[in-house]
Amino acid sequence: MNARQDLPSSVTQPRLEPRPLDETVYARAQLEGLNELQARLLASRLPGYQGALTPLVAPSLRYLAHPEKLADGRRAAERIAQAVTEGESIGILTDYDVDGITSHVVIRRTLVELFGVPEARLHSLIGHRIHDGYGISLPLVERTLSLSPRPTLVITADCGSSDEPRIARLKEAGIDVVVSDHHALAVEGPPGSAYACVNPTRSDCTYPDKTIAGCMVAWLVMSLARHVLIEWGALPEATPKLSPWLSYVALGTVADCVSLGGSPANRAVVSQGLTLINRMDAACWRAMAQRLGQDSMPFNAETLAFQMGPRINARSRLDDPYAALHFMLAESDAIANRQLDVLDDDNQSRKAIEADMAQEARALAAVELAADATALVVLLEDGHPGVQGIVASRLVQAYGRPALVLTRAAQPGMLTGSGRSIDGLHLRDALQRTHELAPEALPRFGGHSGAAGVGVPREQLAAFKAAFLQAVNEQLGDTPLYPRLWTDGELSSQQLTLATLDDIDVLGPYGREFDPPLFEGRFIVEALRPVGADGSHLMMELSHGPVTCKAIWFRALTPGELPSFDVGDTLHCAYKLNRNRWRGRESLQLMVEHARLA
Ligand SMILES: [Mn+2]
Repeated sequence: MNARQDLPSSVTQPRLEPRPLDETVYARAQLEGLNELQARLLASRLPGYQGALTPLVAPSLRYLAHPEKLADGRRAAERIAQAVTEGESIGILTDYDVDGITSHVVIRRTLVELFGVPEARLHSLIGHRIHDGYGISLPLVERTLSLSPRPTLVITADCGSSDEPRIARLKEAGIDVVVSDHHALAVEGPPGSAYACVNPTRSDCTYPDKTIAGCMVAWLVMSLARHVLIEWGALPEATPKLSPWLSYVALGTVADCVSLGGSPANRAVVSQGLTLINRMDAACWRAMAQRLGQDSMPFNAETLAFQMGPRINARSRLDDPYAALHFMLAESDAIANRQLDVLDDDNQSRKAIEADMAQEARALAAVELAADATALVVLLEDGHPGVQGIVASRLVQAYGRPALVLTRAAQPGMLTGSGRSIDGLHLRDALQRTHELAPEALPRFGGHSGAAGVGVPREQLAAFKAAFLQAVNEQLGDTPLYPRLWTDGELSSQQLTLATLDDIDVLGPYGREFDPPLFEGRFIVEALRPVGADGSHLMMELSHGPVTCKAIWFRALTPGELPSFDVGDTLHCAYKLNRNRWRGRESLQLMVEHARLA
């Protein structure tokens, strides 16, 4: 109900709209024994899905395709195996985000614990977000060349696909580079100087699942390397598999926002990974569970997305990313707790910076919205480059339009930015088109359909904006743009039970492109009380026919604001079902996401 600036409510108030349903999937799901609600949830999350439903509904590792299907997979694995048997020094080069860090852990633990490579022969190379930038950056190349002993092999994960010039420099210096990545390739194709480039998005790659995360590509390549070493007789047949590391892959997959929809691979690794995480074998999971409290158990995909992910990312956003790596690799609870303190502190600072930047961004966006711009491009002069992406997501959420948030880059005269998109707009394609329209205004960009990064010369900002808006308009046509909440329709009063929540949970994990169910309905307010330190949350009792439920609405009010409704009023709510645990008893709670007077 928060009034934002002076924009009309049609621009700022989300519309509740039921998700469109795929009738074929709906019918098939019921034929396969799912109940009406479950069939509805599937049919609205898998539009046009033609594959078998079982691998999605009952995710299992047996549906994973063999890593040999990855183009260059065999070549990459054999080069890694050779480096292991010949005692080479190896560099592990990854990005600083959760996907990069979890990839790093997978590669490192496999080399050390399964392949017996001494730590002294490994170099961890993680770029600094602000000083070094993404991928195989020039500073990272220089650091690699100055190492002693200098590695003869560099394995990348989650990056490298568009770093040909830097890969060529390493190659000239006698260093082979095995790229493992999942980011879209440059139009010229895989980097020619790489010894191997494993990337499921390669046009010649037959791996069936193109949407796996960087950590999963790394896991598959390292699994194949194990296989090769056994084939060569360099490792015993009984060498353990990499399955325990799927815990890290689950975290990287969820945090990287890859699709959990029609991807049997992603659903299988997240589901299996969560089972492993909930055994709490590694100190990092135990420390996190302790910090979040008893109610956080067992961890689900949302715990990874909203608790683990942001803490690991926060460190790299603001400072150097090695604390996150040390946290993930911590061998004792004491070390894990100490590293988690560091991550938590950074996460608190990140939240504060983010709140300031989001406020400024909304004010700037209001100007563009008043002019009905189809995409929001805002420059935050004093903004922190590490938080651009989060702020861009907030704008997308608030206004239902693609958004790019720019700040000053380290390089004088340059701006750097992150963008987030809406359902109907492929952001990287739009940037590719922008580049064609105004090459000088966009010398550097990369990303996926939903998220991307840009480098823009400051003096070209106006030209960039014009070209980007044209590119977005070309793609969107006259699609109406407004903030929207997709809902799964209504539940009857009889369905407001924990049993319904069980039916929903069976279909998990939920995440990107497989959203947690959100329902809508009319409720009468029976009781109402602001809670929280600044009184911005609302604790309510809501009735629906004969049923009364407890409900909580987080951030319902801006601090100091009074609710615009009272006991006895009818609200139209968008809500999730939640399991509330108190003194060992479970009860149903509604988590209200949005409400207005009916
Ligand atoms: Mn990634």
